[in-house]
Amino acid sequence: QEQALSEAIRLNQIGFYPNAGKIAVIVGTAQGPFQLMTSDLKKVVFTGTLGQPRQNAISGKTTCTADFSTFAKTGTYVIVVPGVGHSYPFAIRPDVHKDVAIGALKGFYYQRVSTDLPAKFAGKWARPAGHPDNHVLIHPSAASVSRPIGTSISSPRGWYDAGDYNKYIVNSGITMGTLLSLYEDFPEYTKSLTVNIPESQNKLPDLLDEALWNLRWMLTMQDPADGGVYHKLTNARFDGMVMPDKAIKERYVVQKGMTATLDFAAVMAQAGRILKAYDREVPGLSDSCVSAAVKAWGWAKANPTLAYNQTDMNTKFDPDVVTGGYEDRDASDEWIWAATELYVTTKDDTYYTTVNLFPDDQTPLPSWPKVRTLAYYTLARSAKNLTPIGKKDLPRVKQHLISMADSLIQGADKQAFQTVMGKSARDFIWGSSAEAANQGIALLQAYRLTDAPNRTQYLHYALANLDYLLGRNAVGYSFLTGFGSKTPMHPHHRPSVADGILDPVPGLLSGGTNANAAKQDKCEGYTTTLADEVYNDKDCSYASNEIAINWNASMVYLATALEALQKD
Ligand code: 9MR
Repeated sequence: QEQALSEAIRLNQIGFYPNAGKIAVIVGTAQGPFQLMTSDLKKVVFTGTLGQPRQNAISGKTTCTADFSTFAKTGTYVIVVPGVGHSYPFAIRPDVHKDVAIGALKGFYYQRVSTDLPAKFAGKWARPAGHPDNHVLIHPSAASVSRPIGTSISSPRGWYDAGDYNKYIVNSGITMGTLLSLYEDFPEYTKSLTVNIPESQNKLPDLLDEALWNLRWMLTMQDPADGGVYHKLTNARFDGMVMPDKAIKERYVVQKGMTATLDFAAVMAQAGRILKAYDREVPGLSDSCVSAAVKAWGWAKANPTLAYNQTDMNTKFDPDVVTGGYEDRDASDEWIWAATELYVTTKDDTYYTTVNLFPDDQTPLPSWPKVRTLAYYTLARSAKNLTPIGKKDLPRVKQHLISMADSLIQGADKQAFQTVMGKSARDFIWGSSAEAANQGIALLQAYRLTDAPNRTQYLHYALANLDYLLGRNAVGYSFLTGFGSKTPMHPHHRPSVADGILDPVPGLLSGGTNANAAKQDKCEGYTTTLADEVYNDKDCSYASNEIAINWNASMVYLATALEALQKD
């Protein structure tokens, strides 16, 4: 019988590892048998029975699963459900997510500021340099004795934050922390990845080369006179939908802030210890990073109340700056993260003891305003290199990571798509794709604790969240541009809109489903209010379809770590 493509069959559109879980979720009331067929639809290679219908707790819709985990033969296949149709094609093979891992890392290359992207590396997305950022004005809010109003600084490089062209230290914080942690957690595997960037031939791993593009920018954001770090480098207002080289409005650095300075300290401390091993390739950079971190810490101690408040800033200074706020009044978690990274790098107990690292039993899922748990990840991974004071707390750190992982997996088997992502409607926030990826990372951090009782489950559900991101979800999109059969075609991403090329820049993670998106961006075309289905593949939908470096970093971590763990 003829089968047509059906979007009701949701699965990872890239594929599956031979020896791991493999499921598709069918939206609707189908029952009975299903088949796994070769992608030419000529041969049935496996037959199974659809699982019991279950109800999606968020939308109320009926779904069932097709489980073909036991089938392990390498190839390219489709799932066929009689009366429903066939799925998109997918592969079963080792290394199946390697291209995704490399592609998402390459996404950062496309976000580079102040440099041409030649066709050799950027293919059809080649473009001239934008934003030299060598004449950036000191916004009146940032003026100091050494840098008075009317002066400028040079602050080139970095990555564009997202679909806009500004550069924000707070969001660079978690982005860099996530990428550098990937390197520290899986050094051998990440060294083996070649991304085809201009630095691919040098002795540094491509992951670090890419991170250095942003690290060098971050270093310029510190005022050498006092150690404080500017919150962001930005236009006064967002650019239109033009290419980077056509966006030539004046740029400013705005006032120094507590969260920016502490995030900066954490990143510089972590980078400093990693780069020690590359002193020959990047002479002195490791030391510069550590001194920058120490200086930033000093500023934070001297100015503990300076939270960035954009509205407040705009009442006092001109011009008004109305670009991304990244405001966060609670810096207690940034203190914990900075203290921990400085402690682990310098082995100076004072950092550890100045801050209460365990204010309560919570282990918040990391996101740009919540970085406490990054400190626990770092303590766990550095277990062997801690001074006695840190060693003493290790059981406590492990307890945090395990209880977070246990609560994540709890009930995931009852969720309609059998993922941790989407157990609660609260997961569907602005940038929900990063929630999914960060849940996956949290599970992998706990998986790395070899004595954790449920660790095989952690790995299973981390992979399931990658399945979510690549298509097993309530909207049926693979959220990474260019990877999968149904992917975002119109992300809110200025170069993708303005370049006149049909395909968006690849390797960028769409923010994804966001229950409140319609209210937030007022883009037309939202078709539902069901929390897990509010997604709009239009470039005006910045609340559901923008891309951002912090989201991409989590995607890079999850895909790369799962690939690395396949080698075990
Ligand atoms: O990722 C940010 C999200 O958590 C906030 O809810 C949202 C609204 O404040 O802003 C997001 O960050 C945006 C930033 O402010 C500017 N560049 C684009 C970012 C992604 O949308």
